[in-house]
Amino acid sequence: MLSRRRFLSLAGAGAAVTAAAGGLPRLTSTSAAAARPRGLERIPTFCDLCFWKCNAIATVEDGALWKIEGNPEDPLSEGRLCPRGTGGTGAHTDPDRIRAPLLRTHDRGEERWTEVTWGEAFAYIAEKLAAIKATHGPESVALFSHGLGGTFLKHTLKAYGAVNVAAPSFAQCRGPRDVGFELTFGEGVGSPERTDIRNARCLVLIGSHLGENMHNTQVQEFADAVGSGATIIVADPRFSIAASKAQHYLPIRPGTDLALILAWMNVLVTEGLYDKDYVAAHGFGFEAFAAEIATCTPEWAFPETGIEPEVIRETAREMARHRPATLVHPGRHSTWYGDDTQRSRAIALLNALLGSWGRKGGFYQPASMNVPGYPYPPYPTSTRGKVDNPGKKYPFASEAISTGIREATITGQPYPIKGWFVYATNLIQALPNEAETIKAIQNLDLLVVVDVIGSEIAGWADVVLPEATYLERYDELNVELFRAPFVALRQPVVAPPHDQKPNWWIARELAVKLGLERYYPWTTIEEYLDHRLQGAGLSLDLLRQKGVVRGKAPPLYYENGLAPAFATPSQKIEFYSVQLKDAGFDPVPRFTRPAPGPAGSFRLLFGRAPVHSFGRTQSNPVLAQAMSENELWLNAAVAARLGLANGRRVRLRNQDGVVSTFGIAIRATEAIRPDCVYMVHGFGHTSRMRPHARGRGASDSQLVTAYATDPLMGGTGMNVNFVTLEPEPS
Ligand SMILES: Nc1nc2c(c(=O)[nH]1)N[C@H]1C(S)=C(S)[C@@H](COP(=O)(O)OP(=O)(O)OC[C@H]3O[C@@H](n4cnc5c(=O)[nH]c(N)nc54)[C@H](O)[C@@H]3O)O[C@H]1N2
Ligand SMILES: Nc1nc2c(c(=O)[nH]1)N[C@H]1C(S)=C(S)[C@@H](COP(=O)(O)OP(=O)(O)OC[C@H]3O[C@@H](n4cnc5c(=O)[nH]c(N)nc54)[C@H](O)[C@@H]3O)O[C@H]1N2
Ligand code: SF4
Ligand SMILES: [Mo]
Repeated sequence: MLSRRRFLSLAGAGAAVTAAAGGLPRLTSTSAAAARPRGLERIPTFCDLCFWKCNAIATVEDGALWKIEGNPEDPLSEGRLCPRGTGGTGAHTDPDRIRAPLLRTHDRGEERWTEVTWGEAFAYIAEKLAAIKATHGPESVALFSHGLGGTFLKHTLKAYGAVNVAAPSFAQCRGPRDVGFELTFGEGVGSPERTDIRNARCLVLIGSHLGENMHNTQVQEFADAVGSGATIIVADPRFSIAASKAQHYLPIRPGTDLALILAWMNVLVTEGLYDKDYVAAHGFGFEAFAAEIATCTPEWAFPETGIEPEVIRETAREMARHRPATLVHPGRHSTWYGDDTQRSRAIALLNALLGSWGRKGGFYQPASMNVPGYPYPPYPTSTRGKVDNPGKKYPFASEAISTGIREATITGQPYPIKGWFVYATNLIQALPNEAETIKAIQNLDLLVVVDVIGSEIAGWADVVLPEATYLERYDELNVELFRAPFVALRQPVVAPPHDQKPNWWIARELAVKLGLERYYPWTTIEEYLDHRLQGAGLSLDLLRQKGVVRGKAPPLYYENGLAPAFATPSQKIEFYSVQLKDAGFDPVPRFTRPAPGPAGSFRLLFGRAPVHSFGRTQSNPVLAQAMSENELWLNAAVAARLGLANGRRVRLRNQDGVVSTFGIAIRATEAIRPDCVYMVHGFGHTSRMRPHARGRGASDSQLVTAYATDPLMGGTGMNVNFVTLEPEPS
């Protein structure tokens, strides 16, 4: 059986990181050393290198951070961190950290600053906020915030009267998937996803590149499934790490997955292989659905997808053989082509045919612990509504649309947006079409960015507020929906090296400056945390010792006594969706062929590397050592035809004439189709505030100027850009 450790090392640089972290010189933090008693300490906390939030234990020797490991009590990591979590020590010592509050001295985007005190920064912000409120109303200040750390800033701004709050995790990430599943089962799959990968006997991955996408629990469970002989089926235009574990690898033409899924469902229905009892008990509109997909045969799908009819039949039969323990993974980053909610709905329906929702080896029912919130006064109310989705243009959007707020900031409709607070999201890289983001910024009276390092968005700010990293602060509690309910504490392990402050302090001080102190009945974060924990029969002292406390898990599956319930209009699984039909959309998903690119161009695809998180880790000294720049995957035969050898540097020019600022090295490989190229997202930083990451590889974000908006929920499909390659002089 493949051990988990070996699996992680299969991800390439993972092994190097583990070794590097163990053998690194001790990381020192002078103020931390002074503050803490001498000797060896093991302090539990939880990771923030990504949103999985694994529970960890940091070892500190004589006040200096030494290493970070998994907390064995943690249901998410089972005591093993991913390479990024292990390399989290480098977040503390990142040389590109912002050291003090910065106030802009020249034009926006010039990245020229004067260091100010926190008091001066708050005074500047408070004055601007008062002016915006007086002229435009408090709704004209928006907050972009990604992750748990934004909790308190959200509270302060809502107390001020802000209503427009969004994260890129909806319209640039998992939104279409969540909406597709909500339309079908009445519920989304959540984060961490409720996927029972560990018990799956057949796992189907449609682009979900587990092993490069390092969401810890999923990768470990994937290794378990592989080790126990589950059938793995992977559809991806690129031979991913996951594909290398598969019995069936389908090198699908990009953008045609919906055709493949419809054909799989056609085989299950026409051959009578689907779970008839399950569909009869829980399904709504099956007959109409079956009629709709009757023409979607494998022969019909073949010219669209490039996947042979016999391969489609064989893989569909394999899925049926293992049902209900066949899990068709819902994906996560699902904003691909603009038809994404319908593709996600098709994935949901395929799972429904296999009877996997609510069943072992499919989708379990997660639970969370009951930890009551803090009793705050009510927020002011507004009658103006939100700006991101005027007139419910995107009728099925279930969260705020970040790009909708950007749009309103450009047009001033339905009302002007004049202030942006940006917490832990690099909007220049995260939102498609950088030029539109910059255009919106030009309309602002105030842009405040809270970040730990000099991100591209910080470069456009009026005020930059430097946050203490996750290793240097308390944070909101993590009370997650998961297979094992738990509550977890983040607590400081070392002190911040300069004048950085934690989010709760920033948010509270700002509230005080705005005259909103009544919204902060607590004065210290310890008081806040203990109050919440006492409400759950726990205490801060206990959590400080243990880091994580687990609750009792209720039944996970129907077969264990979980009662099936579907919060859809029909109270059933909606094979046919009347609400979609009533809103003018296809009640059963239909395939449309993706538009081709200009002749001679390649579709630009992008994804993750096991040792980096988005654009936030490129200057982390531990992780940069494992991977210092990205490469451009190019089909080997095409590379030979173009005379581009491995390692040759090229600039990328997209369909709109945008050329990447920096070059990227060619990786000529059989492991990708000839019609596309692939690169890891997050490299090619342009900000001068990121000297240790600037110019390392190229940025996919720069080239994502086109995007296809999902008409159901406003997601921005970003796999619709095409590039040609311009060799740099060698
Ligand atoms: N072109 C392109 N666009 C994409 C994607 C892609 O692959 N390609 N992926 C999409 C997806 S799936 C997602 S989820 C989004 C992610 O988009 P973002 O959430 O914007 O992700 P990051 O680029 O990591 O930006 C996070 C920012 O938070 C900062 N940060 C890190 N830790 C802290 C902290 O403790 N406190 C504070 N205050 N700041 C911190 C980092 O320095 C960084 O500037 O992007 C989406 N956009
Ligand atoms: N190491 C690491 N892990 C991460 C993150 C990170 O930054 N670093 N970010 C996390 C986040 S927020 C997210 S959302 C996830 C994102 O990770 P996932 O949800 O797994 O995937 P995507 O980024 O959408 O997809 C990238 C994969 O899809 C393939 N692909 C591209 N186009 C198509 C297509 O048309 N059809 C098919 N079938 N495949 C296609 C690409 O070749 C690539 O293998 O990763 C998470 N995990
Ligand atoms: S998956 Fe990795 S980076 Fe994400 S929280 Fe867990 S250990 Fe940290
Ligand atoms: Mo994401």
